[in-house]
Amino acid sequence: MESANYIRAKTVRNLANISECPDNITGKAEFRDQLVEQANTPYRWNTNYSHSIVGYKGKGVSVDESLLSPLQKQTYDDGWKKNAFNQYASDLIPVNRYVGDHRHDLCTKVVYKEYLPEASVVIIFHNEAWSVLWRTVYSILNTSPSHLLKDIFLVDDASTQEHLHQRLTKEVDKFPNVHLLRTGVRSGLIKARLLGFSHVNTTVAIFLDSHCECSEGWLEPLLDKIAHCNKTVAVPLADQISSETFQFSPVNIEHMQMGGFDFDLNFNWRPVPEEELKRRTSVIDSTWMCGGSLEIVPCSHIGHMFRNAMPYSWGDNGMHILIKNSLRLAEVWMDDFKRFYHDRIFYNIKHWTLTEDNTIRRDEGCLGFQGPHSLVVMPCNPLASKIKWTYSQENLIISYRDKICLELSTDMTTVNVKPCHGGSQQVWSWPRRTLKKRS
Ligand SMILES: [Mn+2]
Repeated sequence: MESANYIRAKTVRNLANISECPDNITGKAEFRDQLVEQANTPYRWNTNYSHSIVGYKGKGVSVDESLLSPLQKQTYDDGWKKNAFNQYASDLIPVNRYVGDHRHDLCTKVVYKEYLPEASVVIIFHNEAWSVLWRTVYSILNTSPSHLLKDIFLVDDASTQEHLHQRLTKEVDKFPNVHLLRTGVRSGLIKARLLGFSHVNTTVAIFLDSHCECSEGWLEPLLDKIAHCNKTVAVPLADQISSETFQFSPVNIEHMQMGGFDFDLNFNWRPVPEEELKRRTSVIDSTWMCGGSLEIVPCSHIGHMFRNAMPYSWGDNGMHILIKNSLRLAEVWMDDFKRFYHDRIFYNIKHWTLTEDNTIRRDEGCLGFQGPHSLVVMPCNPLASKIKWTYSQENLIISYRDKICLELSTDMTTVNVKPCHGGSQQVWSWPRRTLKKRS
């Protein structure tokens, strides 16, 4: 097991060391004439931006609660409650507003590859507000050259709100290249993304949240990055859309942030360390590596609405699902370092050690039997040391005696011994030779 981990860690590091990528990809040559013809004004899927001044160029809308009628106030409060953002303000802003061109001057001088690959966009949503969802879709249609964007797949992860049922189906039908998929049962973000991805038949797949707004010129720089190296995951700059006013605030490129995980394995944006800033010689030319080939592309601006609370319901098990996701992240990516995360979330955990002589002990206590199926902690005397434990390939902890396994009770409060069946309650995780058990 350890050697497998070692190989994987080594492979990851080797990939990160690749500075040049030989696998270029190109778009279709038949687009060439179209490109030359429309070099400066490529055809867009939908260029009917709203003429309304509300929200124009990314301006925010402030709602004065004191001026609302009782009925409006009710709508206002409901909007906040349902979404954890100001839906009332969002509904006042046209779904096809123009958010502006937020590219740095240097970006307009960049020459992209002649043939860029074609892309499709996958958007997952669960109970998203109508105006927010459609602003995401319109912003893509209004800013993407039609020869570079094929389809938009909206994937409904079992939304319960009425407007996302038949009304949405009908609306989507009006757009030839917007498609609606439904998971049927609540599947979670990744399964829903995979469902959307399975319908993508373009070279590039783009995953977006359902509360975004793409601004002018967002698509080409992402595709250009990928066209230069198909191992690249290209990430746009995440401009901020206010959850209160829906004001679009572009990231100041001089104060750009980088993505990272904190010790709770939550994703955060943080300032770029000074050393990294020094390393960069120019704003556009630097390649910003965030581990392997995940790159933030500074000429691509997509607004994302950040909010302070999450409105989604996960049922009673909400916190467990989040921890489960982070545990999986740790298991897949962190190799032996995962124990730092385990130590952090299971801070009330008791550490036991599987010793060289195959006893399980903690301080002066050893794990022994009290009857055939119940465990007891006994002083580590020669009698206790006769009870031998071992661990298997399948991460089971087996007693030599009778081949029975340590098993966590379903309410996760006690550990017993049961006949080995390899079920999840019998699977244990341990960094090196330390066993872990919930107290
Ligand atoms: Mn989001």
